[in-house]
Amino acid sequence: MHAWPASEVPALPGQGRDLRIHDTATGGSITLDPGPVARIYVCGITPYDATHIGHAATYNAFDLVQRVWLDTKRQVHYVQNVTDVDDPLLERAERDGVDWTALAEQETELFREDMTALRMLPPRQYIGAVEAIPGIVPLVERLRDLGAAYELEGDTYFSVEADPHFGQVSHLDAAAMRLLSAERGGDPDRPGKKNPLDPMLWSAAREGEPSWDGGSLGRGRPGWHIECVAIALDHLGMGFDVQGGGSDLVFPHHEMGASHAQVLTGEFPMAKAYVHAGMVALHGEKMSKSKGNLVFVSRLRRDGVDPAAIRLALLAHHYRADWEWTDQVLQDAVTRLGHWRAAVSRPDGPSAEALVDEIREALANDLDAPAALAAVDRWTVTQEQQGGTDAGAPGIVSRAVDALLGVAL
Ligand code: 5CA
Ligand code: ZN
Repeated sequence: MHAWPASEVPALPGQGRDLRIHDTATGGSITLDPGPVARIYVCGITPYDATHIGHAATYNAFDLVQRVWLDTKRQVHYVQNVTDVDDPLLERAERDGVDWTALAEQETELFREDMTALRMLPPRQYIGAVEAIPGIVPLVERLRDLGAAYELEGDTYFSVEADPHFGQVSHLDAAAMRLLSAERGGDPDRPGKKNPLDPMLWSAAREGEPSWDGGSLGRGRPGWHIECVAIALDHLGMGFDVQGGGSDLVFPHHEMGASHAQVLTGEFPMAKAYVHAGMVALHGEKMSKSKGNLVFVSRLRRDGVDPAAIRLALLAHHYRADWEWTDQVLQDAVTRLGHWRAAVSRPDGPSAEALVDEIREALANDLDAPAALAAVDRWTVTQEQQGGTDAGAPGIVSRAVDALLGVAL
């Protein structure tokens, strides 16, 4: 699939900082030391509805990861998937009487437009589940040949007991895993499974559903976790720097993915850091396509909201926090954007050198975007109250805010 166009990232004076980030698997902060090409995989959308603010907040977090790395003069190899065949997508298409491929294409295109408007840097590879099927089938066959997968009424399941590291991403107990599995696409109550948690690797063709050639697995379609593993290993290989997504992906998705990869390669972990963004809520409940309590990025744009203000609203919250979207959050962002734009359009101001350092330090410290915004706020207040004589400063502030925060002033 094609991704979306990249906005330019201005180069900044001085030295970028290495990223320290919270890793769910170890429960602590780690300083990443990527090579000249940092590698990141971020789980993409299931395209059955438009991009909402929760999605945007999660992609904003991983956009900051890229920007911190680019500022250290590294290249970034970023891969993202699109789950363009899965139960919720097929169910929505059926409910609305539309073709599932048309629905997926339409919502993916809208996502691209939203990401472009929000200045999210695109992945180098943007890969749909359907186009990944030829790479998924041999992985499932290999898991089966290794004794880590078994057949149940034509479907193929992964056996979690085949992985000695199982549980090392989420550290949840069996009861909690079982509850989350039922909530998030698993089928713990299906009779005949070796372990209730075992996830589907390949689902046999069902009447009225799309299916593909699965070689020795028979016709069918891929399971969700193996999709991301196949795409990540194909393009990034084992031991890449960051796997990212919202905190609702910790279990089962990232746990199962780590497990599949561990059994396939004998290596652990698949990603050096498992990084998870908090959940954005609306009216007290997690914003979710299945509940329908959504604020769409495209709707806000259509209503004339500046995408830079949406981006500032996201940045005003620490990526690991759960937070609530309100009209006030957006209003505060619009006000801040106005102050910042006025500040960088003045002919001079206080030196921006210390500010650039502060933004870098804030982001390197587990992506503390709210601290970065506070530093820019302080510079604008000093400029307003005390003025300044540095004619280059407003330009540097504008470039730093663009390069490090993705906000065009
Ligand atoms: N296609 C899979 C990942 S392979 C998927 O989870 N798709 S999704 O469309 O449901 O979500 C896309 C991303 O947005 C995921 O990283 C998910 O964790 C994140 N996300 C979903 N809802 C929210 C929310 N309310 N707040 C923050 N992030 C969210
Ligand atoms: Zn995924």
